Amino acid sequence: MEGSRALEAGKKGTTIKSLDDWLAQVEAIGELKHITAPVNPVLEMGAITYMSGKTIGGPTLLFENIQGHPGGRLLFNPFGSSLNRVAISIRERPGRDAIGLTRVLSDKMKRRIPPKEIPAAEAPVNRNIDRDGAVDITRFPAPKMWPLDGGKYIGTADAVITKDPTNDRINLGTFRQMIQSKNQVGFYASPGKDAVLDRERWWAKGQSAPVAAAYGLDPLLFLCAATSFPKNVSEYEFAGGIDGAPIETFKSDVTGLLLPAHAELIIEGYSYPDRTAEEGPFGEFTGYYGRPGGPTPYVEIKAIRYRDRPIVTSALMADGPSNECGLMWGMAKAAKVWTDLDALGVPGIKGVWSPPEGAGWGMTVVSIEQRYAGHAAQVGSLAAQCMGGAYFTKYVVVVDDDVDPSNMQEVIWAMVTRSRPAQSIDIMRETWSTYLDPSQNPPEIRPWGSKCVINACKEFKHLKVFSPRSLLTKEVYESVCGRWQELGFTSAPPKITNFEPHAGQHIG
Ligand SMILES: Cc1cc2nc3c(=O)[nH]c(=O)nc-3n(C[C@H](O)[C@H](O)[C@H](O)COP(=O)(O)O)c2cc1C
Ligand SMILES: [Mn+2]
Repeated sequence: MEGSRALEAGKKGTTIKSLDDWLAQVEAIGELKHITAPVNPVLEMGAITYMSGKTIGGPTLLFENIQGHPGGRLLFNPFGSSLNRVAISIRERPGRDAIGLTRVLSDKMKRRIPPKEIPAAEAPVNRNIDRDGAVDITRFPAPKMWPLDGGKYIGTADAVITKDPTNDRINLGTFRQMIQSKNQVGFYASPGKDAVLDRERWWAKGQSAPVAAAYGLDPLLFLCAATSFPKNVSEYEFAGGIDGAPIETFKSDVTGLLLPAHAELIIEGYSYPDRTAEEGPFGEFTGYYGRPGGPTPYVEIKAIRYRDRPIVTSALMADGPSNECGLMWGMAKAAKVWTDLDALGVPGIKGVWSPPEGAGWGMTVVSIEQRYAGHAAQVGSLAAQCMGGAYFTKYVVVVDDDVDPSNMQEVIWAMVTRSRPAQSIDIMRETWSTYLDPSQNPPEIRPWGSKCVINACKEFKHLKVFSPRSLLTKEVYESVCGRWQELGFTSAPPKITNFEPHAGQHIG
C-alpha cells in the first residue's frame, strides 16, 4: 500500500526527460545558480564548488563563462546536499524529510519498466555527430578539480554504458573519465563493478569492448547509474520504474549500444584487453586521493554526439557536504538496502539511512521495531552484505524505532547508551571494497575491506526491564508549544514525536 501510494504521488509530478527539464524545475525553487563571471576550469571551478557546497542545501552551479571554452556550459554538483533536488529527480515534490523520501525511492525501486527505442534521428543528442578523425573531446569543458589530480576529468556525473555480450544486458554505471587525448579517455572502475565484469566478458572472447559515456543526463539516470542494482538487470529498467515511463533510447550505429536519447553529450568507442594508459590520481569521494596514478584501460573514442551548446555535468568529490557522493549516493544506497531487506521479507524496518557525513557510502543505519530474538543482528548482517549495500560500507548500526536513523545526534546517543561493545559488535572480514580506501595499507592489500556491525538496540532479552527513557508527556509538550511565544521564544518549537507512554500514572 505504502508502495502504490508512492507511485501515485510520483505520477503527479511534471514530466522530466532531459537535464533541461530538470534545470527548469530546480530554477523554479531557487536552487540553480548561474555563474556568468569568467572561471578557470583548472582548480578554480572545483574550489568555487567546494566553498559553495559548505552551505547545506546550497545551489547547483551552472558555469556559463568557462575560460578556454567560449559558449561552453558546465553544471557542477547537480544534487549537492539538497534533499529538494533529490526529490525533483525522483519525480516527487520538494519539501520532504530524509527518511520519508528514502522510503518513497525505495518503493519506486521495486518497479521496472524497460526502455523504449526511438529512431536515432529523433534523439536530441544526435543533433551533432563528430566521427573518427573529427573527434575532439578537448573541445568540451572539463575541470581539473584538485591540485594533485592526474588531469581534467570530463566524466564524473555520468553514466558509462556497457553490455554483457552473453545476454545483451545494458549496464549504466557512474565511472570517472580522465581526458588523455583528443580521442581517448580513461576508464577507471573498481573490481566487481558491472562495467568491469562486462568488459572482461568481451575481452575473454578476444574482442574489444564497446563502451559509451553520457554526460549531461537527466539526474535520475545519474542516480540509477550510481546505485548497486542487480547485476543482471539494466539500470534503464529501474530508471523507467522510478520515472513511471520508459526511458527513451536509440540504438547506436557505431557500437550497437542502446544510448540515452536526451543526454547532452555522449562519447562512444572501444576499450581493448591489451591496452592501458596512465590514469589518476583523482581526489575521490573519501576526501583523499584514491589509488596512485597507474596504467588503466581506456576508451578510444569513435564518435561524439551532442546537443547544441551542450551542458557537461561534473561531480566534485570532497570531504563534507561539498561531496556529490554524499547525499545522493548515500540516499540511493539506503533506499536500495531498504528494497533488498523488504525483498528478503525482513519485518519491522522503520528507516534506513546512509549518512552523507560518512563519505556517502561508508556507513548504514537501520532503525527497526525489534520483534524477535536475533532480529537486530539479522538486520545488521543483511544490511551489510545485500547487493544494495555491500560495496565499501564499513559501519552498519542498527537502532530501535524511537531513533531517527538520519539524525546523527540520536544515532550516536543510542550507540553510547544501548550498545555494549563487548557483546554488540560483529566484524566481517575480507569484504567487497575498493582501491580508493585510504585506510588499507600498503595499497597492494586493496581492494579488500572489513565491516563492523553495531547492534545499538536495547538488548532484546531485557527489553522489559531496560531503563525507561526520560520523555516528555504529550500533554505537557503540547501545552508548552501553545505557550511558546508567550514564553518569549521567536522560532518554532522543536518537533518531538516520542512521549512518555505511562503518563497518567506518574503525573500528580
Ligand atoms: C559521482 C560518482 C562517481 C563515481 N566514480 C566511480 C569510479 O570512478 N569508479 C568506480 O568504480 N565507481 C565509481 N562510482 C560508484 C559507482 O558508480 C557505483 O558503485 C555503481 O553502482 C556502479 O555501477 P554498477 O552497479 O552497475 O556496477 C561513482 C559514484 C558516484 C556517485
Ligand atoms: Mn549495474
